[in-house]
Amino acid sequence: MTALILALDVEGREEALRVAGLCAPHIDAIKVGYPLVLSTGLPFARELADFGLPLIADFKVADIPNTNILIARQVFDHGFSAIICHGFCGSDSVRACTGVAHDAGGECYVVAEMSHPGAEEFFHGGTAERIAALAAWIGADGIIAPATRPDRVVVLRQIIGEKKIYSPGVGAQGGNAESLAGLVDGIIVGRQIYGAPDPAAAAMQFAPFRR
Ligand code: NUP
Repeated sequence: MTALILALDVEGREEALRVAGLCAPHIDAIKVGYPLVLSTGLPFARELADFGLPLIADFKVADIPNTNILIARQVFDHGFSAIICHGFCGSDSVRACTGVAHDAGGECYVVAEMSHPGAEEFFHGGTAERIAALAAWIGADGIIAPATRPDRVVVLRQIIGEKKIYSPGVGAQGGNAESLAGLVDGIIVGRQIYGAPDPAAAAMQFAPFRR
């Protein structure tokens, strides 16, 4: 099964609750990032948790190990079930996030390659492959890999084996879910769902991939 993860990048409590409420029956997890947390505060995660879905904190944590630990503790203390960190800070920084996640019974995902065009400037040339290998070696739960470049997802899949791949970039960034079928464990979709006139209907369009 491929999970449908809603990127809830709306601003403000009311809009977030509206969209999450409409979409909850049709999605498998909610990903929360800076736009929502900076506009509502981290404790808002407790309200979102009432929808009964896993909450993924997409803070792309990228700091020294000690600071990563402090950030990750905040995340899991507020009811999140997974955290996303960057891999380019090195194994100790990734291990810090992974350790806190696992101590809390949660998961840690490492950004191996980003989905936007500029990502090619630094992630290509072997970096994404090295980060994916690092994530597997550290014992992270999976990687983030670009739906905008399914060919790259194939390459990264070979490196991480059975670990999970969550893939953003479907819809607004030009990626399509069809090209990822059977390749990833979850697709991350934001604007195509929360920006639609009927977010529930937009989420339901991905139903064939969740089977
Ligand atoms: O490489 C990445 N690309 C990406 O779009 C890593 C991410 N975490 N994201 C996030 O996925 C991005 O910050 C946003 O929350 C979501 C994609 O949203 P949308 O392009 O579907 O609106």
